Amino acid sequence: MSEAVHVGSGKVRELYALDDHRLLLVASDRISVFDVVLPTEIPDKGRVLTGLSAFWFGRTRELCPNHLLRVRADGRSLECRRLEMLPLECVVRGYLAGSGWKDYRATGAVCGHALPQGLEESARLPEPIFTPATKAQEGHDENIDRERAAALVGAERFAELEQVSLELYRFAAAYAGERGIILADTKFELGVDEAGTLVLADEIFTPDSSRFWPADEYAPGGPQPSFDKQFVRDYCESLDWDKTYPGPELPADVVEGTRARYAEAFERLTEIPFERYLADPEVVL
Ligand code: PZK
Repeated sequence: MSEAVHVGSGKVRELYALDDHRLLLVASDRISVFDVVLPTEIPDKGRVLTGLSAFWFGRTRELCPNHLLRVRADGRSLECRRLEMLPLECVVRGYLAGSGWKDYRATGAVCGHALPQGLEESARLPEPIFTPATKAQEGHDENIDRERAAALVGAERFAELEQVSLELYRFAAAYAGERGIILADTKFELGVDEAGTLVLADEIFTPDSSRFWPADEYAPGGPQPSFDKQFVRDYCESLDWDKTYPGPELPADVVEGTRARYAEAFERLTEIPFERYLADPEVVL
């Protein structure tokens, strides 16, 4: 008999070691808003994220090998190859949002990429840019320029990370765009296997690792509505909550509306009914 050993926690995920070579990534139904995990869960959120991530791993294998071994029947757990993780968050931005917008407004640049003057919040960038960040143990990752990033992983590995990250983003952004979802930006974590090959890890192109915007509501010049979390944000903004722990309980209509948005994102992107995924998670591969 083998036992899964808990080896890490994210805000809404857990990581277990299955043996020396395999990990189990388990996505919970917890949701965070304004960086606070709420006491109310969104049923099946973890299954949507796991299914989407597995779907994208299946479709990007030719662009970059990945850590996925199999999807478990529960639909929320991925068995993965255990890698030596690189100490860099690989972020690609196609639009100016979040810390990218903040840095641009302050300096006219993001991670050393000089950008045209006069861009507004949420503007589409002339070209997607690679904007690496350091992994913070607590709090927010810190954006760094390419020199600092190259110093962390080596110049050759840095060049490889930038190229594969941009390629993956371009592929998924085009795919999502055809289905009415703007992939504003995304974050990857990569590792290296025993052979020294770069391997895509963690989760990819989920609403937790990327900004998904509904294309039909895109209106640059301010922040964009979130495809998945907007009902939760709007509800939380209607309270006099100070956005510190503990967060509020969500009412049933906000839970149901949010659950429907997650399922809609899954179905628009994969073109697979979410019920089919629940019955047989391997349909996404
Ligand atoms: C790994 N994390 C992030 C922390 C989570 C996720 N394939 C891999 N090999 C070795 N390590 C990792 C991975 C992956 N993916 C990922 N930390 C280590 C993390 C906590 C909970 F769900």
